[in-house]
Amino acid sequence: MKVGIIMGSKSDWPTMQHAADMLDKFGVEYETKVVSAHRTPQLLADYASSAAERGIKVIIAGAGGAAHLPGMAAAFTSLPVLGVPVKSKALNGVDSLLSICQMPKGVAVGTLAIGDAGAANAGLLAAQILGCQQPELLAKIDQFRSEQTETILANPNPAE
Ligand code: RP5
Repeated sequence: MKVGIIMGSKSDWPTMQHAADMLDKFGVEYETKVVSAHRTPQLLADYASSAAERGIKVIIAGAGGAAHLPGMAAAFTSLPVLGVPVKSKALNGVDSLLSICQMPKGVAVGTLAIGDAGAANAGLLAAQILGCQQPELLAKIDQFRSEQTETILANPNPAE
């Protein structure tokens, strides 16, 4: 497994599935697991501290509300951790965003956008990180971006 996708609750899956879909697109292996910072703290410690020795290269962590999962995962591993703020019911994910991005100096979490776009981009960014060591993966990402550009250029009229 190259990427570990973890999330605070099963209810985060409809969002986090977009990260998995993006990795599927590029043929990147991943595992998915519910790991909660506050409901299963020991599992989080075990998961993050053993991730590198299990072959994980990047962790994507999604959580909503008081979203300490990405920061706590980063505290237990020096692998790159990408945080996805899940859209919360009460504050639309602004709470999740601020919880994840405001890491104090010394422990880094890369924070993506709130919700589906952030999850998809976390998958994309994880693939790009892995692509630094795998030219064929980087070529697939270049191809994806070219297709995206071509689709827009081929359909410039917004009313059509
Ligand atoms: C967080 O609390 C989870 O990441 C989720 O976004 C949020 C709500 O969880 P549930 O009450 O739906 O399980 O820990």
